[in-house]
Amino acid sequence: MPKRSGTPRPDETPEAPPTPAQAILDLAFARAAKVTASGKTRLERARSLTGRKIGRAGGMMLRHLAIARSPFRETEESYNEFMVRVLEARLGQGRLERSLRRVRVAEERIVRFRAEETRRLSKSGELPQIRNSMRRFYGRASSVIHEVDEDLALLAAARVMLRESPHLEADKPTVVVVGYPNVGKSSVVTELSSASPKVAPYPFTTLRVSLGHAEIGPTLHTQVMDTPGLVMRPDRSSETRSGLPPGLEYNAVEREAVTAVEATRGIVLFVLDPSGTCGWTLEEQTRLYERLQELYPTRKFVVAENKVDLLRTDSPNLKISCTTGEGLPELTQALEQELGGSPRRRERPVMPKPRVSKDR
Ligand SMILES: Nc1nc2c(ncn2[C@@H]2O[C@H](COP(=O)(O)OP(=O)(O)OP(=O)(O)O)[C@@H](O)[C@H]2O)c(=O)[nH]1
Ligand SMILES: [Mg+2]
Repeated sequence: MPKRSGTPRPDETPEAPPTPAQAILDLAFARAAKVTASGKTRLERARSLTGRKIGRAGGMMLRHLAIARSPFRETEESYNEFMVRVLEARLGQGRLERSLRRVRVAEERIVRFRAEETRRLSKSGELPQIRNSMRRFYGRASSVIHEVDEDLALLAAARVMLRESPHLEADKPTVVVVGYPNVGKSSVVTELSSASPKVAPYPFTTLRVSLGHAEIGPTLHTQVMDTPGLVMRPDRSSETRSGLPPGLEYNAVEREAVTAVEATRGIVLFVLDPSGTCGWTLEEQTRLYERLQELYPTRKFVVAENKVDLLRTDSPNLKISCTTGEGLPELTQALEQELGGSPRRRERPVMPKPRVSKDR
């Protein structure tokens, strides 16, 4: 007979995976079903069996609820301030905290139910009472766990994000590469650091922050963070969601970049593309730069005009090309100076006048 593959036949409906709550309950009940009874009389055996089932099922539920919360304990190294901010930006303000709180309360309730039924059980003198204890515990614990199903799903998603996100070390110098989409941020990160983020000729190639390491600065260990493109939109600050700086509007991808700027405290390397091949004008890009400077007045900014092989302006900004390599040593030097020295005097950004390069 041919072997049956795991793929369902066309006439079969594939089974939906259990929800996080159901998965915990299935496991807890399956483990509880394996316990054995002891005792001389029928009553003693029934009491011991029920007591052990309640103990085993409750223990499994508590263990798995605690596992769901475990990556977010404050002592976890990977769960530092940066990740808290990134997760908040992705999941929604306060959502993670809320889910952690709700799961903790669920654990407390299960502990209480288990103690109550164990106490009742020791006083039960009849089989129906003993059976009721088990039914009651299973029923109450199941509804408590089902109530936190969405929280468990959110914690599971957050756990994956935590695992896949860059491990930023708070005490190491950081350069955050920011700018409009498609200006060459990921190309700059590739040139400066060990990272090789995806580079492509269309906007929003980068959707999540990522981290590379570079030998720049006094400690020769600098973290270089790539971010998704950020677009300056009309100021409708009253409509921005709470917790975000006013004056910019973000979608989920752009919010990731803003979080990177806010949560890293590093130098901001602002990449401009005067050639316009990114799809946005230099005026638009400069407005974003000015806005970021207003929002984060204490931060150090380094500005680099990329794609100088396509267009060279006569501004005094650093000029680089990731294609030819021009200006990259000077950029590294400028970053090195900022990483080792005191903040530069805050200057008004220079608005370069686009001019087609003569040496093209
Ligand atoms: N001619 C030229 N093209 C460049 C230069 N730097 C990057 N590019 C090209 O510009 C396009 C965008 O580069 P990316 O590095 O992906 O840009 P990005 O800013 O990270 O884009 P998003 O992740 O979408 O925000 C790619 O086709 C690159 O090859 C450069 O110095 N000169
Ligand atoms: Mg990119």
